Amino acid sequence: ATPNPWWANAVVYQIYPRSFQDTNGDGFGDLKGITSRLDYLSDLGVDVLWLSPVYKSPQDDNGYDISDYRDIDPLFGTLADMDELLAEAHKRGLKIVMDLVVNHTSDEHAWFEASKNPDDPHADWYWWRPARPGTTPGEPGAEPNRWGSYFGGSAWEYDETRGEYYFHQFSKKQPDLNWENPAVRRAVYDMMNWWLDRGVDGFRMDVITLISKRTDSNGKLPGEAGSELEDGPIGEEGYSNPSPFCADGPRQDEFLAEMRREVFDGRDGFMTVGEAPGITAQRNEYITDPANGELDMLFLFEHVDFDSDGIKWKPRALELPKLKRIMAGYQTAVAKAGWASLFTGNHDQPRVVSRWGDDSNEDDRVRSAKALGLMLHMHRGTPYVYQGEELGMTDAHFTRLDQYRDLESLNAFRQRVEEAHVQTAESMMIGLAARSRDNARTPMQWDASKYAGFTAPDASTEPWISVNPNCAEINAAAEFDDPESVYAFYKRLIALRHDNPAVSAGSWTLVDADDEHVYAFVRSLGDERLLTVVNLSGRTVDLPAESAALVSETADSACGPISADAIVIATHDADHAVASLTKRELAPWEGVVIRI
Ligand code: TEU
Ligand code: CA
Repeated sequence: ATPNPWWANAVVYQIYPRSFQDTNGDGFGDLKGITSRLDYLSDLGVDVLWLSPVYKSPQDDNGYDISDYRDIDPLFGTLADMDELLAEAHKRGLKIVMDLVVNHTSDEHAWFEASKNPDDPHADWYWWRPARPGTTPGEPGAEPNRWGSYFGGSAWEYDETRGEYYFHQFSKKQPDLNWENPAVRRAVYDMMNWWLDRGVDGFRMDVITLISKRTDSNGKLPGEAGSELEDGPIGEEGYSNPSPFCADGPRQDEFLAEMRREVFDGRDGFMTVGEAPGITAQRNEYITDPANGELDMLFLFEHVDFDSDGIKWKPRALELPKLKRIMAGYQTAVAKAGWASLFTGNHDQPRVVSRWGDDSNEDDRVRSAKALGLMLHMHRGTPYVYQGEELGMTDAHFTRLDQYRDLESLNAFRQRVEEAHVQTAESMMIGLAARSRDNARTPMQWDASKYAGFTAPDASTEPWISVNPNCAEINAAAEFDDPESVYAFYKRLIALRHDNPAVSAGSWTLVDADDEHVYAFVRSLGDERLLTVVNLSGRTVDLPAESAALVSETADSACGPISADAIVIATHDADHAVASLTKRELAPWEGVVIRI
């Protein structure tokens, strides 16, 4: 087999620039702030930094609405600041991956402004459609079909200038680009080459599996007058779902292969990861199989969608066997070809220690954060650490609607509680507290000062979103030199991946699949076999049967003692791990990797 590419043994750290480090006292993180923290990131041991968007943007969706792909928004700094960050990162052996948002632009992009004129060359760069026949343009019910936006309301917005509707899966300030148009694709590829030539090391591609839309033989979308395609059913909020016609569309592979040829062929040392709503584990294998020349890896979503009752605002407690089955599906699909990304957190997800761990007290928070980190990082694939995850940062635990900033959360509250009346305010506040994207967007907690060191204590303005008061206990300064901290543990996990090929390249086999508290699996490469057992519960549990049998293999009998030198890494200390495994049990939130 060809040796694994460099990113198969790498760890990526996601930075949400707006919340990472403010250096000019305006309450927003900025590029100079990232540059000022490169030594911290280098010390943690990560290899790649993925920056959420810092391009020019009206900030309607916090930068995922881009109005100029080739300039930096003044909120974050300048192109010179970006060049400085690239140079300083590369000096430390860190690579920089930018966020590529090309399923849609901002409605303030020059391309969209031009597109409003039907005679302009950009007229066909977006999805424009006339009002339904027999309706009054601009009036409710005149939309081309009943699709709803992920951020509330109709997915169609009427533009008076052009006298037609434009399609937007996300906010009305994020019109979808028309990838059917080769001029659009050309412009995207030129921009990507411009950034790579500037020294960027790759891209995380925002909802890249939504760019190819399903139309009928005449290019009509479902529900349009005369379309051969039927729109889906109307949901409880009064809209139909665009996803069946926009996820993993008919030209998905063609566009990704063309992008690879036009942008990446001939280059090396780069990395691409596609955000892939609507993609199954099997399709992941095809898209990430190097033989198909598309993307290096994808973010799949089944494992962060299953713990709810049909919608993220109705959260459910973790059912571990379900999570294990989903992760096993991911891992087995790419056992022979293709690759997996590994993540439990990002800027769209609640913080994993609050979601699947226990943040109700310090001991359980620290232990469950380590257990969840061990579980994820011992899988086969490229791990992603979301800013603050390495500190065990928690959800915001907001109690008032005015504490939220995210348009997805605020629009969902209005639409579900005040318009469609499908959830009570109380139930929605519980849903927001558990699943709002703002949970991951509170400022990075650097120290115990007033604004957690995110911005100066005497800053002229408050941070754009509240700092979590638990920054008093949870912050980088308190953890940096503490060998028992979550930070220290993540540092060891990252070092283990770099040092032990079985961790990055070894096969992965689930054991004790049905156990409800213990997540156990075997990694093996050559004669190295590692058993990972993690108690993802707050109670002491017996090792399940298969794990106990494997542990006994390392001992000289079914109940023989375990030797300390078989312990590779453990969330508690090695002696505690030896004592637990000798008793064939695990303490609450105890995780151990043992050589078997
Ligand atoms: O996210 C797309 C996406 O899948 C999420 O928005 C998800 O649908 C949502 O959080 C509901 O669970 C990408 C970016 O990561 C997100 O921040 C942007 O808001 C979105 O695309 C539009 O660019
Ligand atoms: Ca700033």
